[in-house]
Amino acid sequence: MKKALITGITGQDGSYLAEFLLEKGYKVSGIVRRSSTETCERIEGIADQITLRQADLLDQLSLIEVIREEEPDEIYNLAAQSFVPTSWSQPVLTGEFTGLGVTKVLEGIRLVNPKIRMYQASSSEMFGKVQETPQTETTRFYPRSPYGVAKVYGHWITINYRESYDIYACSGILFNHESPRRGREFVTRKVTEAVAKIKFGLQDKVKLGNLTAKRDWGFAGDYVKAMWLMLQQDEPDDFVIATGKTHTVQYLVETAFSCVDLNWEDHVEFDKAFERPAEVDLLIGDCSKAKKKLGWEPEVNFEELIQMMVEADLKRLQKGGK
Ligand code: NAP
Ligand code: F7E
Repeated sequence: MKKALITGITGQDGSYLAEFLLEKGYKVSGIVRRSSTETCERIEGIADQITLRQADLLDQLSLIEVIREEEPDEIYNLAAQSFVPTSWSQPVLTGEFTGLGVTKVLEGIRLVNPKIRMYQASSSEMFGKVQETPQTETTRFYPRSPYGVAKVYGHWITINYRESYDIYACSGILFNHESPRRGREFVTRKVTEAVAKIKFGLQDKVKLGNLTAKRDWGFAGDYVKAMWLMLQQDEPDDFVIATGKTHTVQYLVETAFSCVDLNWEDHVEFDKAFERPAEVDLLIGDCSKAKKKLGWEPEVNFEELIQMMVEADLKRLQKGGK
């Protein structure tokens, strides 16, 4: 039985990945940081099938200890401060665990067992002010936020450990991926939750920032399969994971409101507070390398994704959920 250790198991991707690996027959353990309240809502359904270990990406020894005791074959490093606006208000913290945290995981592998395979959650935010369209594995990085800068560091330190110590470490350059489990502050979920509340008469308006930004949005459930595939190859490598289609935030809003037959213009207000000091205007990924070498392709398209999210938020509200 293969063993996997996931950092960030309580997050959106961590929960889908844990379910996916359990289905593949893995023994799954996950790192959670100490908190005064429960943060395990997304993994409630699999709580009795996984092992949770307390550690923190900011604490080297806690990571080494968990790696030593769990003896994983594969580590998926998904933990990060992942919300871009927070990276301007907490740039040092973001650098410390979205960036330096990666080195701590790699050091843990180097010291405990360099045969452990490692997946690093790199991001399309590294392309920022894009230097080429569509973006591929060879497109030059130009990050536009402290988060993007920290991810570039994490990306290169992963490659550096691969080249320095022969560790099987891969970076997945994942474009935006969403799901009903997406954090509520990210724009897709903010909109789908607002649509459900407006439909039920619980709110009337939703305030948004820049509607012209374009993103390549896919489904998180599809993207975690690519993470696993990257660790099953003969040689470690880095891959862009994307749908190859891009849409504006406005199109996202139109699509979500049309799911419940409402006109978005009656309910959306512009609020400067949601604009960013520096914006990423356009992201669109070319995942041909992943298609060719991993046999990976996205299965859920954008409209299906938004419909799935709106329906899940409607259902949650109907049941009186949070
Ligand atoms: P998410 O929902 O924000 O989850 C982040 C996870 O990291 C949570 O489990 C969080 O734990 C954990 N974490 C944060 N700080 C930690 C620390 N100091 N020590 C240990 N754990 C810590 O993010 P996601 O959307 O699943 O994304 C997963 C990864 O992929 C992240 O690295 C993200 O930057 C990257 N990524 C995401 C996307 C996307 O579109 N979703 C695209 C490209 C890359 P708590 O529950 O305790 O907060
Ligand atoms: O913003 C615009 C905003 O916060 C998308 C993270 O998972 O993907 C994510 O980062 C766009 C931006 O995601 C609002 O200006 C307008 O252009 O959903 P988001 P993100 O910044 O693209 C990458 C790949 C990651 O790696 C990150 O971890 O939507 N926008 N109005 C808004 N965004 C938010 N959040 N809220 C608004 O009201």
